[in-house]
Amino acid sequence: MNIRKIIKKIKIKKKEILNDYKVAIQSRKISIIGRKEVLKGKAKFGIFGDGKELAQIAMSKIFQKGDFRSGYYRDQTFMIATKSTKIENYFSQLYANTNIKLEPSSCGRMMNNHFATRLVNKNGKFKKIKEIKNSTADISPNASQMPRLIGLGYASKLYKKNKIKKIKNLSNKGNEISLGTIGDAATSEGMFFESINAGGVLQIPIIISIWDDEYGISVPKKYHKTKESISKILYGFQKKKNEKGYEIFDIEGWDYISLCKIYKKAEKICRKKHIPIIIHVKKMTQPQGHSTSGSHEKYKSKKRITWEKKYDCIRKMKKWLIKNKIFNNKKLNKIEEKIQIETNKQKDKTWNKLIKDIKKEKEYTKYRIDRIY
Ligand SMILES: Cc1ncc(C[n+]2csc(CCOP(=O)(O)OP(=O)(O)O)c2C)c(N)n1
Repeated sequence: MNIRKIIKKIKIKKKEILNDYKVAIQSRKISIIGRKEVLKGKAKFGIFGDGKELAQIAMSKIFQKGDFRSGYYRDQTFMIATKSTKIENYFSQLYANTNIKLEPSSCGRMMNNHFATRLVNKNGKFKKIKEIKNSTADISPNASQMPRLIGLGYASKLYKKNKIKKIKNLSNKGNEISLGTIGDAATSEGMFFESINAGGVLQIPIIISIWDDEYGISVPKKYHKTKESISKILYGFQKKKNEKGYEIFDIEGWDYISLCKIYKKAEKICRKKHIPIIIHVKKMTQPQGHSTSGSHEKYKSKKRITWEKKYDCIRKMKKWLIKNKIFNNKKLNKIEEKIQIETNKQKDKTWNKLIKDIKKEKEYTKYRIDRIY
């Protein structure tokens, strides 16, 4: 089918495609700038979402008010795309700013890219959860987000089944879904397998996305995954005609249009029928390596690094846009330049504000000490 027909069929407008490209570029820029900030000594540690941008943009399109995310530290693109975090929040967390307004995820207490949205107001009372796009608080142990995802999905199921009327603000009558994300290596953890089994038994509205970049830090799949493919080994959980189970999809992380199609399809099945979904997003990349604590050049072959450059999802999207005459090279380069300048400005503004506040606090502390002694 002609590409324009496909775009029309899945109801994505040109404007939306351009916005998606901008979000992808924006997210990539903060990953690159973020790593530099850490290596300059302005932040203690950095872990970023580069290489995972397009799948998260596709996933963001199905996220509705009342839905939940239970994910991990690679999800910055999703958080930006759903307007759950701003660039100033992102840098404030990187710099460990303790100001709750600037760093609402954890007030500077968690590692960077550990996201959360606030479920309670200033008085400790629940907000109208069903009117917010929610994200539970990310924590660092690999796969620990999975049992929580099961809890979220099961809660929606109970709301739907029991028609709970007394508690009004926490659920959209059980019609919300929960989106789980996990790295491929973390799917080798016990908590992942127990959760997958529970989700299949309970038949709950969850969509689990597995971001697969072939490595768990420096460890390639052949050392931790049977058959080197999580979707292959999970096919026993595939739903059959008269059997409960999961719908399982696998897809390449650079294939923008197919990703959009699959996420829309997954949402339809999951939200309406309460069938759990697994989406194995393969062939992802990690352009800057696992974190600021290492250099991937030390453990990836030259061949792999060359492959990663060629299959970089943003590069592939740009090529696709040009090839199909959706946007031209000049326009896309201009967008990139503009975002680069804006992001640097935002980063400097966030840093300068932090330093100004620290200086103020220092002066005030000195003043108090001087008065005592
Ligand atoms: C339970 C647990 N074991 C080990 C670690 C250390 N660790 C942090 S990230 C990571 C690799 C994760 O790889 P993957 O799940 O593929 O996600 P990616 O970082 O590649 O997105 C490991 C082993 C941890 N955080 N938690």
